[in-house]
Amino acid sequence: MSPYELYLVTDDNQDLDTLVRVVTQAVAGGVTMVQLREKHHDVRDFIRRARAIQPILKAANVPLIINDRVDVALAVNADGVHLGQSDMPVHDARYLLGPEKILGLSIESWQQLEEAKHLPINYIGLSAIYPTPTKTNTQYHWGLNGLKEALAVYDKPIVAIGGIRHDNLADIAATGVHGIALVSAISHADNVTQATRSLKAVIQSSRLPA
Ligand code: TZP
Ligand code: MG
Repeated sequence: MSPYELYLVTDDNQDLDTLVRVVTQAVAGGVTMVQLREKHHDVRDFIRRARAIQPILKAANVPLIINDRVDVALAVNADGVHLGQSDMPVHDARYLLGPEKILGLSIESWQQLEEAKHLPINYIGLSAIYPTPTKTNTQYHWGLNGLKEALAVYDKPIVAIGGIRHDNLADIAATGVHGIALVSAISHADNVTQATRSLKAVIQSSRLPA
């Protein structure tokens, strides 16, 4: 099983109590990795929120990945960082983080995918598979065929993100993609644990040989 299999990316609009509840319930439902994604909070809140969810993740052996900020990841000794194309350059992040931390990079074009082949990263996030109201400024939509082509040309793990929901999940999982990252399908579910379990079941059954 890939450690990226069911990858929760947190919703930055949720307050601290909601964040802790969602992470707790998502872990109970079987997420395999969690990225703390903060776009609205200052660095002090970012660190506070990371420390609030860290014990839950540690207890379950689920890696904590910090979005954008290498300094926050180092401050809390997170398991890794996920960078966008306009964040700190990957080589600098790798230098600061050392060889062991997980480093991921969002890829939004074929040219970026080509460049990523030579970067010291552990995985890429293929962004975005489909348009999504969660992030409205996505540059490119890979679709199912783009995802398949990317899998054919890129050697390291790929995490699919953007617009993936219960009803289109099976097709994505059937490509054999290493990981599936979700915000709203988990964070906005009425019953987060149940939703997570059921998403995981779809992923695992779609992977069975035909
Ligand atoms: N990066 C590309 S799309 C996206 C991010 C953070 C948001 C995905 O959210 P959802 O709700 O799973 O479509
Ligand atoms: Mg970013």
